[in-house]
Amino acid sequence: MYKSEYLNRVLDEIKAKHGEQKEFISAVEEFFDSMDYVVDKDPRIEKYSILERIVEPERTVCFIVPWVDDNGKIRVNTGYRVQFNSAIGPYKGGMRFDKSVNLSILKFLGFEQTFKNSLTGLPMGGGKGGADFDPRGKSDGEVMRFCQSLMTELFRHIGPNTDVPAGDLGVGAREIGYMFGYYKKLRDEWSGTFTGKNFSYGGSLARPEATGYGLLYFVEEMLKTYKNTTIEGKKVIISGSGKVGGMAAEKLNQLGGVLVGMSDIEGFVYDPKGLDVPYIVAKSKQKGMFSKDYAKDHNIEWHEGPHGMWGFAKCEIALPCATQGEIHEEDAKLLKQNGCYMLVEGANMPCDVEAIRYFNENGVLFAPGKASNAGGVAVSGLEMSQNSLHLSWTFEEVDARLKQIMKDIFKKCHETAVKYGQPNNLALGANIAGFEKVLDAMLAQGVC
Ligand code: 2IT
Repeated sequence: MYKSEYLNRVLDEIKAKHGEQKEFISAVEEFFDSMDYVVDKDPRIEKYSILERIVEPERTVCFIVPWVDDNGKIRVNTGYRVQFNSAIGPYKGGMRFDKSVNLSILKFLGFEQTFKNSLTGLPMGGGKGGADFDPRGKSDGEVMRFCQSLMTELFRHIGPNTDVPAGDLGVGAREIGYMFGYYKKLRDEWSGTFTGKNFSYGGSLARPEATGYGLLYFVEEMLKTYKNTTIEGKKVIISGSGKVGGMAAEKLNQLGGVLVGMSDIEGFVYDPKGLDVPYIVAKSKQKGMFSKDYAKDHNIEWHEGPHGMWGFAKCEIALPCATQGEIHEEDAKLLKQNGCYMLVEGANMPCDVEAIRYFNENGVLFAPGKASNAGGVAVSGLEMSQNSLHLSWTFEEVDARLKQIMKDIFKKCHETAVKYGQPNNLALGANIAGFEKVLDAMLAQGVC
């Protein structure tokens, strides 16, 4: 129950319409917690039905993706693009290929993306897409045929000024390459319609590193502001050995932090003296699991199942970088018991609402992914700029811009949290600061 009647009414309406979309509903509920601080102060929000309009995607496309596997068998998947909000720029957000993909998950991600992209300060609206296709164990040929089939429908809905997809779980440079190639062929046009491209055809340097590096820049800002210290010597655990976790580990190591625990989808390793980061980064780049081999090669214990790490590892800072729904209230309590005083999300919504409430009520500093993992999409925005300028910036130039963007995002979230009398509540700061720009743009453009 919210204080505001308006919020209760809008939530009831969404539940009546889309009650089965659990992930989406929970993202809206979390966002409305913050809106409860603003709707009464700004009557325009209700008068112009802003929240009713912001929770409904502007367009959703859903389509069949038939393809032929290496054995000649015809396979069928479902593809989606959820074009959530274009008030501040073309729809922008990743494509996710994973067995779990459904409309609820993509709507939750697209909704979050709208505010994340707003926080970057770059002109990007929010969108997300993907398919219930699992690229793991598929040959290059199968992945290519799948991507091409998907693109025969998706190409009509995207474009450099309409909707610019990128990668997410299960979609890396290989998949982007196949999708981009087919888009170019179908449209007979080279344009920056995808980001996360290889450098050889318009990709940005530092895009592969951006989410993980940006996460650490954000952590540095939090430590400086709240604790007057730096990451040097701090004990950190990371979940997920994909693009985000791997690059977060690399930047952590460069900045002198100590990685004491890390998980992949099979299990985790823990060493209070510090793990061998170059070993882990090399394995993460090969897209393989690392934890079992790591334990064998370094003669330490391997723990089966990634989830046990939250209750086991002693750490000061936790960086969940795997996927949504990894951390629940019980995990939050164990983390706190084990000495963790800061949790910064590298993935999108790895913590559920109860865990976030627990952190906020028990003095664990918490940063939501829509602020702390925005470095990825921020550099995607820089890739779009480079493409339209027909220029390529150096790694150092992109990295410097990324660092500044992460500092600015932290500042916006922190200042907003302070303004609303809750200086430690970065979730509140991120939701309100992200929302304000979208609100302004929607009001200026009328009912459309
Ligand atoms: O969740 C995310 O921000 C991403 N997957 C990156 C999106 C993008 O457009 O680079």
